[in-house]
Amino acid sequence: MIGRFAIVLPLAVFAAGGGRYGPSRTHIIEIHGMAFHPASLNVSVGDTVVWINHDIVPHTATGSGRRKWDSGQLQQGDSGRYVPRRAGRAPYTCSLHPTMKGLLIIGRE
Ligand SMILES: [Cu+2]
Repeated sequence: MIGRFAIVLPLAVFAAGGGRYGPSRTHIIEIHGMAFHPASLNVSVGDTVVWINHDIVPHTATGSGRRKWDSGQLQQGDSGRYVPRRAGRAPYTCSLHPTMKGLLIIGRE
């Protein structure tokens, strides 16, 4: 079994892009109907979170808590990304439409 792990694990890391936290995942949050879908999402440190805007109006994904990040304006079809580096909760909003709210719940890998 040890030999098998030795082979499989490096391949998994390589496939994920070689993140320093090991295999990481990409999560897609779709924006449509003036809302984030899903609005709440569990991710892990080192994962990549991608927002894709399907609405005809621009939106952003902007950290509204202590974590500051901003996708900038995403036009229809655009995507933005964020890679959380610390565990915890990261609320965010659309800076253009403050009623749009989302939450990342970030666990250790
Ligand atoms: Cu918006």
